[in-house]
Amino acid sequence: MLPSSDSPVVVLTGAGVSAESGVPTFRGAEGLWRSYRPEELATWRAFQRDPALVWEWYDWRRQIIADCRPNRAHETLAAMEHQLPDLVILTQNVDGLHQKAGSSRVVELHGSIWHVRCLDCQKVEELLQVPMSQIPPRCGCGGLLRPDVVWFGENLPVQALDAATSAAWSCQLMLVIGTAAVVHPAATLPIIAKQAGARLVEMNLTDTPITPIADLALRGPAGHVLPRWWSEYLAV
Ligand code: BJW
Ligand code: ZN
Repeated sequence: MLPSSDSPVVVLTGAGVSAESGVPTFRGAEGLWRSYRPEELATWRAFQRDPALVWEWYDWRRQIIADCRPNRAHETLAAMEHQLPDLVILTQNVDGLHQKAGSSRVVELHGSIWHVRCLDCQKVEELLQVPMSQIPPRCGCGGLLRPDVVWFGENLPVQALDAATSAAWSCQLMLVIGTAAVVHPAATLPIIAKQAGARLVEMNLTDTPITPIADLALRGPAGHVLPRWWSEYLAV
């Protein structure tokens, strides 16, 4: 569901929020990009060159994610909705774990690994089967299916980006959790929020390009830092 554009508290999440669930992050020592070159797998050009190779990678990641459960960070964000009914989550993650935890207003900026899009009829469908029975998978119309995710050089879904940009402009507080904040336009959202007068709270293991403009930078795993921050927030 897409949110109204005046949510006072907005949360931007990245791969780090799912790390404690066992979903591999992209960058960093254990990140996916250490073992795979993004330009060989996460681009339209790579898919055109070798759709089966790209699908093998996504099928492998889908199998990992299918076994992952939401962690305390996802659960805390879902619970926060009871006190903050307008809370909106802008996620760069494609794993669906926020929704699995019970969050209802989630904007998926980079699509979903559980959705596929037909290159011929353009239909978007859910495909939950793991491992997939056919690689590369085909649509009922015979067309080649692609993962409905956003690769480098591709535009973000217009509605999602519009909703995220409006939320960033109008929020009073933005939590930035578990993102390296290097991939744009998602990484621009905290900058917009700050320029519009919002307070920024960053939760991450390390500093990021957002740290210098954050009002508060909390260091540690999101599954620990976020519940602690939330109980202190409720206490004041
Ligand atoms: C923890 C933790 C724990 C770990 N607790 N924390 C402006 C400037 C420069 C470049 C550009 C720009 N505007 C656009 C671009 C180009 C490009 C881009 O940004 N490039 C930069 C990398 C240089 N952007 C695009 O191409 C975007 N499209 C676009 O802009 O379209 C317009 C356009 C068209 C044509 C030409 C130019 C522009 C699309 C970006 C799509 C990104 N896609 C991916 C793959 C999605 C599908 C898939 O999953 O396979 O999205 S790439 C990958 O990075 C994925 C992620 O969502 C995204 C962000 O990663 P994230 O979430 O930050 O994860 P990590 O792993 O990097 O970081 C994890 C963080 O967590 C770390 O900080 C850890 O410390 C922390 N952490 N454990 C708390 N337990
Ligand atoms: Zn089709």
